[in-house]
Amino acid sequence: MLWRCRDRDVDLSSRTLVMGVVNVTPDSFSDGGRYAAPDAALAHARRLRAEGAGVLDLGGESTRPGSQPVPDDEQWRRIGPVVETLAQEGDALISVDTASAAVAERALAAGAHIVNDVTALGDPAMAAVVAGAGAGLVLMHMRGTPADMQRDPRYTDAAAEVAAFLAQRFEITAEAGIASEQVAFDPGIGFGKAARHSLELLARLDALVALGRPVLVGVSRKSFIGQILDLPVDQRLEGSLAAAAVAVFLGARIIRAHDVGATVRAVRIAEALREARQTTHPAQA
Ligand code: HH2
Repeated sequence: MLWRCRDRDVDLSSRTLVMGVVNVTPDSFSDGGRYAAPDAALAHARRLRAEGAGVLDLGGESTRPGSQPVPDDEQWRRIGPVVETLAQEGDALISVDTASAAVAERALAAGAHIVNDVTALGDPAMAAVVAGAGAGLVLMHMRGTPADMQRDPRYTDAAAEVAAFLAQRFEITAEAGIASEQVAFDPGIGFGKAARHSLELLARLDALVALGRPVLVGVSRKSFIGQILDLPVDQRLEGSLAAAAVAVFLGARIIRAHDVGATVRAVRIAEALREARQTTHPAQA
């Protein structure tokens, strides 16, 4: 399985891609303010690369529950210097975590490879920007907006509804001239989901895997883990690793994580187990 991200074809057939989170923000839910200065963000990005991140996800806007949108110029003021420096260094695969077509366009012009859009083309100009650059695109499911998404979200069948939504967005990408090889899907863990919905989406990841494109999962430090273990955000590493490993076993090809080194080690075992099952029981894989 290949993921086309401009001039890079990322092979996801056996190795899981770990996407390291670089929040260049004052207010992200788990690490807000730690990497808000460009030098701190760059040092963090390089550290995540050294720990095994295959892609770096740079964001200048928190999407935590209750957050408000950040204007385009401010997003770019935060992430622009980091994108530009990493792109000049040349080796890292760079993703930009933005719902804004204007910010995505500037990042792609500076050398980014992927647009991680948590609104799945909520900005009507986004599809043309991605198509024009031939960029990788993450289509994520969210119910509502970050400001209101955790106010009593309801689903009849969360796995089926999320898969149907993403399949519908996938059709729009095709109409906009985005090749299917550019697209990855994400169930949007914690985005307009109660803990039980996040668990259902992970347990039934096969409904998304069946759509035939790489599935990205972001469980790192999220609140469903905190709720199950009754632990604050800085004590959710083991829970995050367990959930990431299960996601990979069930077919996720990209894991978005804050703790990259530990995540790489956990997913290596999960993908070896997935491979073993495929070899011994091909029908289940
Ligand atoms: N989760 C967050 C942000 N972006 N993108 C994708 N595709 N999938 C996710 O699960 C996802 C995401 C939330 O994590 P974080 O970036 O650490 O927090 P914040 O939004 O507060 O900056």
